[in-house]
Amino acid sequence: MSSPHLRTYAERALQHKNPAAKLLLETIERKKSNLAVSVDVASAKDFLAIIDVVGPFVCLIKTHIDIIHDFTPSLITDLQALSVKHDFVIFEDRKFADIGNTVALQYSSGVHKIASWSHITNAHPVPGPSIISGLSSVGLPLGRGLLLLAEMSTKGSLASGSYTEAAVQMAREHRNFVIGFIAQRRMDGIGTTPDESIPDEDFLILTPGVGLDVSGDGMGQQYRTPRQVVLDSGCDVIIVGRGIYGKDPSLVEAISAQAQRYRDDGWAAYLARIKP
Ligand code: 5BU
Repeated sequence: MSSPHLRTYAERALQHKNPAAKLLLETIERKKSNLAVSVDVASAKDFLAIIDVVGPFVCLIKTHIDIIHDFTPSLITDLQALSVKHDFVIFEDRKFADIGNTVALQYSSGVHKIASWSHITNAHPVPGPSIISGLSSVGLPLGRGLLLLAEMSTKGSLASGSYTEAAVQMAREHRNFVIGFIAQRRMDGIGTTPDESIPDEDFLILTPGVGLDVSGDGMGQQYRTPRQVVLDSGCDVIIVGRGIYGKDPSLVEAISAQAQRYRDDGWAAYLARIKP
């Protein structure tokens, strides 16, 4: 079988057994969008307003729920209603990084109860495989999926080389729950296990650090274009934050136009990639 990035999202959706991975691939295909918007704003009102504007153009909304200063449980009800209205998947970018017992509690409990509403979450591989066991004890029965942080978009990131390889190896050993990676390129063929021994391996690659107008943010973030990310590097989903909503969440028309622009670029890059 050909490398996953040369197949259509629809074909890949049929192969995936994890419900969250399946849902994401089906949503991408249905909406013809591989755009995820990262809604990193501090007020609940702005958060919901941006999501309502970009909702029609995205396959996924990425949250940092702990940024919201006026969080109440009703925000989750509102987020879920928007997810149904606009047909998008939810990904809480929690970046868990502790021992299995602690991450299981952080994932299931506390103020945010992430596992109860977020289809996908992510974790640093730094503690070793026990972080996956801890999170899967909560998320697997709920049909959730996990992404491992194999690489980061920041200048000087330590997640590279043998660390990235070890992340891929950990994922291969937990394929029912680990659906892919946060990374800057495809991870197929990386690590010690030869590709051929896992013929149906298909990890989703979700990629932050995407921008069309600037190359950085002055705080270590590095941006590449949707074309570089999807066509040249073979990634599956582009994650865009400030490139879409800038500094002013009230500029509804500008936000809508930017979301369409990134959606169109991401999709054009995908079509160019799968073209025979
Ligand atoms: P930006 O506004 O497009 O720069 O936002 C990028 C988002 O992606 C932001 O929420 C980060 O926390 C997140 N991110 C990232 O930028 N780079 C990474 O390597 C990882 C996450 Br992992």
